[in-house]
Amino acid sequence: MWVYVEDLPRHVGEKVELRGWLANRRKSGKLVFLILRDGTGFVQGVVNRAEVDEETFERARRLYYESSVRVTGKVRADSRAPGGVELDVEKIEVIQATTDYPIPKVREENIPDVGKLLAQRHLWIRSRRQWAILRVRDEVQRAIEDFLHQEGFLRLDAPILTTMAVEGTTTLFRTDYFGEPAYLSQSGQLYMEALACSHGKVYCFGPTFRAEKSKTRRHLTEFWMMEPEWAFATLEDLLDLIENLLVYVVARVLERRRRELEMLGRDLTRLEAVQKPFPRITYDEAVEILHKAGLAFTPPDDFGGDEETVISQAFDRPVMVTHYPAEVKAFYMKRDPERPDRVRCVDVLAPEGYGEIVGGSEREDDYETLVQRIREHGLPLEPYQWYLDLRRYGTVPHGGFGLGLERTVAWITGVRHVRETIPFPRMLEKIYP
Ligand code: NSS
Repeated sequence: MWVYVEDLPRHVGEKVELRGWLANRRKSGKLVFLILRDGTGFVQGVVNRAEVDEETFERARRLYYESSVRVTGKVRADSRAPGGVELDVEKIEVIQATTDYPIPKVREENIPDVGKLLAQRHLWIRSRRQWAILRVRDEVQRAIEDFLHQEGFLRLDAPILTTMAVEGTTTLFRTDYFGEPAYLSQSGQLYMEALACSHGKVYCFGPTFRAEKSKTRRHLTEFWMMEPEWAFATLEDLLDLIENLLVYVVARVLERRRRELEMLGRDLTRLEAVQKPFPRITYDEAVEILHKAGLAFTPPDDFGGDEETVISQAFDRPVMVTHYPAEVKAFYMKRDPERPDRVRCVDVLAPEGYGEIVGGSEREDDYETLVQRIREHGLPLEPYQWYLDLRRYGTVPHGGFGLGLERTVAWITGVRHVRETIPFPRMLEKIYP
């Protein structure tokens, strides 16, 4: 009977067939230990010379890692084994025997040239560490969807091919649309604003694109963003939603992907600290933190990676920074009536130096003001006509935010660079495989 590794504990004492790959192998006299993986987990198969025929033992001795196999054996409970079970191997059927493998069998943390690993990404994803990270990614994505549906949001996705900039013109990827210029979407937000006037609470979750020239551990050129938009929501409503969302997501990962976090060596106490309430500070208060830390920072600049690192390290949980100077933020953000040089926005900085994972705001909902903002930002009015219609016909106060999936997964897994948190990363000058 074909059984998956994750289900083995329910089959102790039974004879089962595993289908998978040889992740590793050790030999010790009359025993060969085969570490098998099948996508759901890893298990050790023990081949005992005294228990199998000569041919099976020789096959096990010679089997090279990443060979594909069907292995039959009896499940034995073993409290020392990671999953609580081992397999006493009886039969090995080789689907394909490999004889070499492009990634050396050493701890990948010890491979100094990450460029080499990235060029082998299609194989690298089979490693334990990458397997664990991507399983957390799946859980984060699912937890987000479950939470938002519980909160009454509908998932309605935005187009990828668009004609306008959302987050500035400098990072647009241009393409040709039947002879007309078009761009890959930087954000689904503007379409979500339209949908919020139809469904009230909506979100999209898809790939977004930025021609980022920056080579940092936080930047991809293609990344996934989850963007809720909420009619009649204020900045305070958004802050509460973000807080509840992040607490829920972290708790779900701790519950369902604890083993993967442990495999990654993640300090779980840091994640357990992610509880309500999150600190809420203004841009000005964040600047004070920077100055106290001795950084030379002059407002009204935007925070870069270094500043975000210092601010986020001042707290043990995500910190929500609001009221940035209008000049460093996007055209659609609503000014604060009490301080018109500030916008009613929020950046959420993850702790432990991970920096910004969420950016959001109330949206300018007045027609004339929005036209003026588009002009001030040097953007052409033409492509925004449909967007301006939302302010012509039944405009309402509203707001939303975007959560970057890869940065969120990097923080939760404790992985330094976002390139490991997406199956096939796209970065400056990197598009293979
Ligand atoms: O540019 S953002 O701050 N905001 C928006 O795009 C809004 N239009 C979202 C909205 O309100 N609906 O990006 C949001 C998040 C940001 O906090 C990061 O977590 C992530 O998207 N992000 C990125 N992740 C990886 N690589 C790059 N280049 C990147 N840019 C933003």
